[in-house]
Amino acid sequence: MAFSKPKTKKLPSKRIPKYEQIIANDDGKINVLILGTSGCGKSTLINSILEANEAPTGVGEAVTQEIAIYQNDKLPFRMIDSVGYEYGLLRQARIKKDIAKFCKEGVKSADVEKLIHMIWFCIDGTSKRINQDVLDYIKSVTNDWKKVPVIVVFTKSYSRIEIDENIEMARRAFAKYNHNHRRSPINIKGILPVVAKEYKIDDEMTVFPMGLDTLIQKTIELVPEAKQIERSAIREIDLKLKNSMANSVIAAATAGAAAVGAIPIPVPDATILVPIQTGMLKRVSKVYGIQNKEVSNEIINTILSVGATTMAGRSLLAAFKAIPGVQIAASVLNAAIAGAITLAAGEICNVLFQKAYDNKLEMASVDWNKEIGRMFNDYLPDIINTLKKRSADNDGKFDMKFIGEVLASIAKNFA
Ligand SMILES: Nc1nc2c(ncn2[C@@H]2O[C@H](COP(=O)(O)OP(=O)(O)OP(=O)(O)O)[C@@H](O)[C@H]2O)c(=O)[nH]1
Ligand SMILES: [Mg+2]
Repeated sequence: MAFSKPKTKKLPSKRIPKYEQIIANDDGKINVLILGTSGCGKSTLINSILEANEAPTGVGEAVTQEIAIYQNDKLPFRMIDSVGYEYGLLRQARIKKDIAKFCKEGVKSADVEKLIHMIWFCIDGTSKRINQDVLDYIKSVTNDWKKVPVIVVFTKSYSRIEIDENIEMARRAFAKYNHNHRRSPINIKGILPVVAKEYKIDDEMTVFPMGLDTLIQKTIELVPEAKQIERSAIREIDLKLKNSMANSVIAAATAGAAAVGAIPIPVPDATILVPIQTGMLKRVSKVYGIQNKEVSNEIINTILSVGATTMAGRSLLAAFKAIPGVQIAASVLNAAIAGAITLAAGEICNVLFQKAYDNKLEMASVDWNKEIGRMFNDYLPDIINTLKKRSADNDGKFDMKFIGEVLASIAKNFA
């Protein structure tokens, strides 16, 4: 593919990404998310640590019904009480979704109280069970918060004899889990037994609270590590959120371009797509806070006016015609080309803008013609191959609905 000579302009370079702003908002405290099955004693533990009766506790039905944050002036950490994990797939799915949403929200709204720095994973010390399913729960809710330090807390550790058995059981369960999930193991930092409030066995025997100071001390010890992990986690979540926002903009524009392409016009008339693509690229640049008109105009002009899309259209046309055994109507072909080009143009900008946002790329030094040429060459073959492969899986059927679905799925899955 040939492109016209690049124009260079002085562009503003350094920007402060949102994740840096969130990190700068740091108030010194870390947040501990408390997970565990219903009734294992999460809220009771919080009250004992706070030395106050703030979190509702009880027997019978699940007590805590929504995520709540607890803190006081003395503690260098906040505690986030969660809804107990229970049997029932639907309920479990809702609980997981709510916590995952809470974690993302912290980054979205730059709320330092909603970031997750550490987990206390509570297990009822009298239950003698650790289900591997429950361990998946830790991973699933902190998917975005990789390497978060986890302290396993055996609540209701009333029996001295059972404490050692429980610790051994937890060691084995987590070792097995981590062996089976070597690529993303749970970052276990300790297994601690506690009794949160006194427990009367009978008139003569009472088990007194224990283990709370050790838990507090261990948590404070882990603050520096938790803070370090926080940086990369916040950055990752921020970029992921931005990427998914950009991809929905691109998916919508791709569908719009495919619809326009389906109208019989000479193939491929790039100019008819310009309004859709310009709108898309402006919206993508906005996602990354690149609001400077000159920046986005230069990129958009380069992509749209150097003939890259027309060139790409021609090569796509040839590629589609060469798909063996596939009979494609002209309107469908146009739609596929219009959609594929728009998708490629959107993703090129998504990648470049994201790098610029992350300060991994100096906007001013980018040779847009070269980058865009390279990326069109890299992206379009992938898009064509996916369309080819999927059409083979689809018995060679190649219609508008099919194209729309394939392009939308490519757009959504761009990482
Ligand atoms: N005596 C005594 N009772 C405890 C202890 N830990 C938990 N319990 C009791 O166990 C029951 C459940 O405790 P909660 O703190 O409500 O449990 P939870 O994990 O918050 O439960 P959900 O909110 O339903 O998820 C309550 O009746 C508590 O009093 C403890 O250390 N000592
Ligand atoms: Mg509770």
